[in-house]
Order: sequence, then structure tokens, then C-alpha cells
Amino acid sequence: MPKFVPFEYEKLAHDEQLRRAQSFFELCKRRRSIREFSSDPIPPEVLELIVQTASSAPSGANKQPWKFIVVTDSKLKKEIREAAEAEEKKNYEERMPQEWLDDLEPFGTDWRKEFLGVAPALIAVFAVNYEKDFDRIRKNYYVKESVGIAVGFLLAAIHNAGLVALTHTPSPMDFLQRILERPDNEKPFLLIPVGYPKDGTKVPDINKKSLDDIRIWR
Ligand code: IYR
Repeated sequence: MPKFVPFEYEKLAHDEQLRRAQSFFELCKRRRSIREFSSDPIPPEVLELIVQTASSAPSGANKQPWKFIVVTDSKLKKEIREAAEAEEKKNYEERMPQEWLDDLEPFGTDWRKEFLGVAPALIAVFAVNYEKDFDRIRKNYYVKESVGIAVGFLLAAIHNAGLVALTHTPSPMDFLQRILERPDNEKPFLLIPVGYPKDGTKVPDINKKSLDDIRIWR
């Protein structure tokens, strides 16, 4: 028999519901991906709460198939930066087709990833594909979906705490497995530098799609 406990819930009045929905939207729409960081440190207890928030996300069979490696050590950050730049140099100079390079033009990105050395924390998110329970292998379910949702929570928590981040996807990411000494059942998912924006940093002049472009009522 599954064990169930009472669900604590208080229904909001309509005006309060609307006010909260509006203010969360106002908060979220101010979030931007940032590529230039200051090196100001983040209080560790803030980072811990952000990671705990991410881990409150729903996941397939509640397996919570994620690991968050919070890197603040300068030597490790430098090692990660150098490995990421080596891969990205090959991407930008040899592996990416012209269409992709053209699509990235508005963002002004290139193979240089200075932010990986400067940001006070890098959160390397790993997807845990299965768990080893002594000799037994225990499956996780909907791993990519689950970790994607958790990263959404993570980004919202970072933004809510007045910090900025970049959802970075160095590719391929095998170097993170080696440098961060993660076991075979964990695979790198995203690398997220977190911190404060460098004074005077600018962001690309881009917009989100309008509601009419993305929502269909039926
Ligand atoms: N991972 C590369 C390229 C890149 C790809 C996409 I799609 C972006 O939105 C941004 C960058 C890099 O980090 O430069």
C-alpha cells in the first residue's frame, strides 16, 4: 500500500492569484543570459539554497536523477576553461556549419570562454542515468526531461537571488567528467557560470516571441 499524507494547500483569491502571476512574470522576463562576470564571491549559503531549489523539481518516479557540482576553486575553473576553449576553438573554426555561425552572430560569441575563469561559481549539472546499488543497477526514468526541469528551477532561483548566469553548453563535454572525476553513470548536461554581471556589461538586443506566436487556445 502506498503511503499518502495530507497536501497542504491554500486556494488564492482571484486578485491575489493575478497579482502573483503578474509579478512572477515581471521577475522572469527581466532575466538575461550574461557572458561577462565580476569575480565577486557568492555567499555559499545562497548557492546551497539555489541548488536545493533545483532539487525540489519533479522527476520521473521521483528519482531526482541529477548532481550539481559547484566549482569555486580557481585551479579547477582554469582547467575547465582551458578544456572548454580547446573544444570550442575546433567548433568555431572547423565543426560548426555556416548556418549555425550565422545564427550565433547576434550573440557575439566565439571560442573564448573567459567567464569560466572569472565567474565566482560554475555549477556543472550532471544527469544521473542509473544508480548503482551495490551490484544492482537501478534505472532512472525520463532523465533528460527531469534534469531539464530542475535546471529551469535552478535558473529561476539564481535570478530570484539577484544573481546572473549563462546556460552554457560546451561541446563535447566529456572533459567535465574527467576534470570533476564523476563516475560513469553520470553524464554532463550543462555548465552554468553564476555570479554578478561585470560593471557596464551589455546584452544582445533580442526579444522573446509574443504570446500570440506561442499560445493557441482551443
Ligand atoms: N556552445 C558554443 C556555441 C553556442 C551555441 C548556441 I545554440 C548558443 O545559443 C550559444 C553558443 C558556445 O558556447 O560558444
